[in-house]
Amino acid sequence: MNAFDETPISRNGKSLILAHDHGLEHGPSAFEGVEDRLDPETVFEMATHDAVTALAVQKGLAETYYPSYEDDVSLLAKCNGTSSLWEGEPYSPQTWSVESAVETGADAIGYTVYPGTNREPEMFEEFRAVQERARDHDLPVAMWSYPRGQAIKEHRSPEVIAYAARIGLELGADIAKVKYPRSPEALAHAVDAAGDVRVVLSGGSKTSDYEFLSMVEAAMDAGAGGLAVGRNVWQRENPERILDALERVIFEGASADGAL
Ligand code: FBP
Repeated sequence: MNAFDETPISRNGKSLILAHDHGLEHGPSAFEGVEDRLDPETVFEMATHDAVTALAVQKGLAETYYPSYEDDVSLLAKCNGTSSLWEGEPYSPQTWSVESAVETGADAIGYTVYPGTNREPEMFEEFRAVQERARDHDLPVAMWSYPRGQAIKEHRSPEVIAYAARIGLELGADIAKVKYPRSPEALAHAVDAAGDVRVVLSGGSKTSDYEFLSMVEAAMDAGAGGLAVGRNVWQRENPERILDALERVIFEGASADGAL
C-alpha cells in the first residue's frame, strides 16, 4: 500500500488516468481527425466511464468544465505544462498553484519533471514545493517523469526508464508516470526501482486496439499500476469500446485477446 492506493484516483491500487493536457502540450494538431474533441466537454464525458479513476487536465479546462462533473469524475490537477511552440531547453513551468487546484476540487496533483535537462535543478526545486503543498492537503502526487536533455541518447532505454521511476520515489511522488521502455522485463526493472511508488505508463501516439492492449497487458503483468493515457483513448473514434477493454485488462486481469 502507498498513499495513492487509498485515494479516489485508484481502485485496488490500480488506476486508469485519462490525460487530456494535449491542447497545451501538443496544440490543436493533436485533434486532427477527431475535431469534435476540441470541445473539452466530450472528454469530460468520457471520463465518467467506470474504468476511469481520474481525469488529468490543466487549470483552464478544470475551472470551466469540472464544476459540472465533480460528482462523477476525480480530478488530477496537472499543475505545470509547456507548449510545443517552445524550442529551448526542455522545461515545464508551474501553471497552477496547489491552493487553487484544491479550490477547484482536485483529488490529486500532477507535475512533470524533465530529469537530465539543464533546467533539472529548477524543476526539482519546483516539484519539492508542489509536493510539500500537496502533502499539506493530503493529496497524492503523480510525477510525469520524462528524462530529456542532451546527455540522454535513448529516452526509453531500460536504464533511463528505471532511473525515471526511481526519481519518483526519491522526490516523494506517489505515482511515477513513465514511457513504456519497450519490453516487460525493462518495465519490471523500473517497477522494482520505484519501490512503493506506483508506476503508470503513458500511452503514446495512437496505435491499433490490439497493439495498444497488448502493451497494457504486458505492462500489468510486469507490475505496472495502470495507465495515464491520452491519445490512445480520446483520439479514437469509439473511446467507450477501448475503455471497456482497458477496464478488463487493468482491473480484471484479462488478456488483450480476451478483452477484445
Ligand atoms: P499520451 O498517452 O497521449 O502519450 O499522453 C501522455 C502525456 O504524458 C500527456 O499527459 C502529455 O500531454 C503528453 O504525453 C506529453 O508527451 P510528450 O512530452 O512526449 O510530447
